[in-house]
Amino acid sequence: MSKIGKEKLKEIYIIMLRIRAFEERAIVEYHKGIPGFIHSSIGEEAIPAAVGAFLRGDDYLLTTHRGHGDIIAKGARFDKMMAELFAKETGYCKGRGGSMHIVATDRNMLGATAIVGAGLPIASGVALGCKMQKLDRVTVCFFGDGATCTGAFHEALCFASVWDLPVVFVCANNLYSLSTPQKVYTKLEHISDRAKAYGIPGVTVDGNDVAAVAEVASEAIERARKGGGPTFIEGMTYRIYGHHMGDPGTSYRTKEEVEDWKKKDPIARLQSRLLKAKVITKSDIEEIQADVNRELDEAVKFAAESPEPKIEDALSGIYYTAR
Ligand SMILES: Cc1ncc(C[n+]2csc(CCOP(=O)(O)OP(=O)(O)O)c2C)c(N)n1
Ligand SMILES: [Mg+2]
Repeated sequence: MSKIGKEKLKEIYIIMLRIRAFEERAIVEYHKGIPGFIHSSIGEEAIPAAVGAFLRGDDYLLTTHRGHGDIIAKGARFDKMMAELFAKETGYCKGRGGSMHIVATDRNMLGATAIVGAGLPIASGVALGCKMQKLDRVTVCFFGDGATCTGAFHEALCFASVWDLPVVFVCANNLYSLSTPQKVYTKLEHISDRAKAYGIPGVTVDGNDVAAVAEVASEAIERARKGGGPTFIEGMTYRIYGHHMGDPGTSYRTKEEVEDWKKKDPIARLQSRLLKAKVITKSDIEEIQADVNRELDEAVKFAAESPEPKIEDALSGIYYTAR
């Protein structure tokens, strides 16, 4: 059915369902009053799922304020993620980070940052560290289209290129940097052309087509692992909700545009493909969804019942003293 193979596509499908279910639940909890913001990636799940499915546990990952999906695709635990969203002591960052700043070191997920573009030079640095230590680990950095306008983006690509670093830069191009559409901040049609300026292979794919993303991602990851250097992948996608849950997203885009993109939903697309090819049945889907929902119920219960950080510990973990 594609170069990727049925079993891999099914694996990716399950990751997408996990991401969607987590975010839908996080939105429900947000409306009930958990602290902080939620930047939903609903509609963009094919990119992290198709990349994450080809990563090893010891590969590294960096992401952004819209990073729940990327973190889940790297195998992070729902309970510790949810507890972090609830600002609880049992969260990945002991409740100090919240939705936008999750660090899941148990999965070599080195951090989400809300400073646009800031993950990129860290990714090149991590990849340099792996190369110097002769580790065959790949670093993946997820970021948005707007991040490609930052100086940090250009520095990161420059170093990754000249040192042939084992890093894959993955841009989820959802057509907007907050409320600014792509055509306002760049004259390029394909943001992947920016990579060419650094001699890095740049490719633009339909980011809502799992198989298309998986093909380029698997090749890029393998190339990086074998010492072939970095790749830039631009996946064209769309965030169905506003920039964050407090943004209705209606002042800078039309209802028709949103409705058009809903029709290109990556989960529905892959699901009908898998059903048609008899890789999965309707009852398999119900079973997977029931399992995911059970895990989420437990994660929410864990988060709700976990203790809040103590006031006297407020500064712990903030400063590091080198010995
Ligand atoms: C350095 C920096 N500049 C501006 C902001 C404010 N800001 C937060 S998210 C965002 C848009 C980012 O757009 P993009 O990189 O396309 O990611 P998306 O939100 O679309 O996933 C901006 C401008 C910021 N957080 N950091
Ligand atoms: Mg964007």
